[in-house]
Amino acid sequence: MVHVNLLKKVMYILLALLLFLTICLWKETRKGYYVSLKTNSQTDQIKVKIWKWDTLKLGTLQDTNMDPLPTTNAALLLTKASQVKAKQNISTIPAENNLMTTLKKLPSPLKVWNRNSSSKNLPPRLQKVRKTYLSMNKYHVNYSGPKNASQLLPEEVMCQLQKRLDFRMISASDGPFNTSEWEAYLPRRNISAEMGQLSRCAVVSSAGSLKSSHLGPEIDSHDAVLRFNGAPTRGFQSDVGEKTTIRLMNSQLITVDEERFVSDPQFNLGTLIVWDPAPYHASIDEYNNELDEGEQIKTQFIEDGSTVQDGRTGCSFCWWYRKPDYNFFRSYKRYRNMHHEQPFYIMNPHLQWQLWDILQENAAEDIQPNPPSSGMLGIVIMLNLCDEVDVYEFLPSKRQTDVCHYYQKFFDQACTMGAYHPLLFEKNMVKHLNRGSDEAIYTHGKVTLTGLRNVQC
Ligand code: NCC
Repeated sequence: MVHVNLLKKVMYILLALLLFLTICLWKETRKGYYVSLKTNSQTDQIKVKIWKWDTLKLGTLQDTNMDPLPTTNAALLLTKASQVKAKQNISTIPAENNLMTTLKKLPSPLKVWNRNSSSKNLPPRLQKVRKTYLSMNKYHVNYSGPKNASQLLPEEVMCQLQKRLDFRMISASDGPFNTSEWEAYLPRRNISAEMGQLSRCAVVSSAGSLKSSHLGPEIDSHDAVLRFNGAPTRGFQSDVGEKTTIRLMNSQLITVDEERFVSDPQFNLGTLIVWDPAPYHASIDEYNNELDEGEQIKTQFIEDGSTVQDGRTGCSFCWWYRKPDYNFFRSYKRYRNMHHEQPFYIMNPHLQWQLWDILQENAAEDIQPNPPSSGMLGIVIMLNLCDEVDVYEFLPSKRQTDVCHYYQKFFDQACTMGAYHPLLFEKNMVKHLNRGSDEAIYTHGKVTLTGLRNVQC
C-alpha cells in the first residue's frame, strides 16, 4: 500500500516536471536569438532575429525592423484595374481564411521574412556552402555591374525586370536548333501566344510549409497556376490545389529521373518548360574559343550591361548546347515523341543570368554565382504572362518548417534558405516587391506582385 502511494507521488512529480519543461521549451521557441545588424542607411545597430525574420506586434504592424507596409510604392505600381482585381481577390478568400478574421486570432509576435536578410545569419553549414560556391564559380561569372548601388525602390526593380529580361523560349530559328529535326520538336507558337493574356496567376512553391495550409481552393481560384519539378497535386489537393497550367522543371529532373518523367502522368498536364544552368553570359567569349568557325557568337553589350546575341549571323545557343549542365535533349525529344500535342518549351538560357544580374545588383553582398532557383524563374515567367501574381510559400508563413517539400519527409534548411541557389537574396527581392500585406505572408505564405505589363517605367 505504502509502495503504491509512493509510486503515485513520484508519478505526479514527474508529470508536473514534464509540464514545466514543456512550458519552458515552448517559451524558448518563441524567444529567438538576437544578433546585431548594420544597415546601409544608418550606423545604429538594430536587433534582428537569427533567421532574419521580422517581428511585428499585433495591432501596430510597424515594428522598427519592419519594411513599411507597402501602400505608397505599391499604389504607384497598380493600375486602377488591378487595384479593383486586388480587392476582388480578398473577397474570394473563404470566410474562415479572411484576412481580418485571421488577424483577430493571430498570436503575437508575427514573424515574416525580412527583406534585408543577410548570409551572416545563416547556420554555419550554409554559410560555408555559400563560400564554397563563391570560390568555385562553376559558371565563370564575371559580373562587373553595380552592387547595391542605391537601394532601389520596388517600382525601379520592377522596371529592371521588365526591361532586362528576355522571356523568349528557344525556337527553331535559334542556332543550333535551326535544323529540320529540331523544328519538328520545338513548339511552333511562342509561349505568350500559347498562354494568352492571363489575369490572376498563382505560383506554388514546393515548400514543406504548404502542408496543412488548406490553400488548395484559393490557389485553384486563379486563372493559371505554375508548379515546379515533380511537385504532385494528387493526394495534396486541399493544400496545393489541382490546377496545373504550367510546370517549370530543371534539366536534372528530366535527365536523371528520365524514366519517371516520361512515364508519370502528372507531367502530361498543362504547358511544360525545362531550363538548364548555362555558363554566365558575359563569359561567352571563353566558350567561343572552343567552337568551330561559323559557330562563333557575336555578342553586343547594351548600356545596362545585359548581352544581346546576334542570331542572324551566329549560332545563338551553341555555347550552351555543347555544354549543358544536364544533357536533357534526349529525354526532351523522347517525351515530345510521346506527347507531341502538349506544349513543351526550352527556356532561353540568357534569362537565368539576366535575372541573376538583377539579383546581384540589388543585393548587399555577393550572391552565390549559380543560377536562380526554379522558384524565382517561375515567378518572373508568370510576371511576364499575368496581370497579377500570387506566390505561395516562397516566403514562409507561420507554418515554416525544415521539411523540404510538402510531398516528402526530408528535412533540410537549405531548401528554404538556399545552398546552391541564391535563394536568400531571391526572397529578399520578392519581399521588397510584395504589394500584399505582412499578415498575408504570415497566414497564407502569400506574396502579391504586379504583372510586368502593368508596371509603368
Ligand atoms: O526543391 P525544388 O527546387 O524542386 O523546389 C521548387 C522551388 O520551390 C521553392 N522552395 C522549395 C522548398 C522550400 N522549402 N522552399 C522554397 O522556397 C524554391 O524556389 C524552389 O526553386 C529547383 O530550384 O529546381 C529545385 O530543384 C530541386 C530538385 O532538383 C528537384 O526537386 C527535382 O528533384 C533541387 N534539389 C536537389 O537538387 C536535391 C533544389 O535544390 C532546387
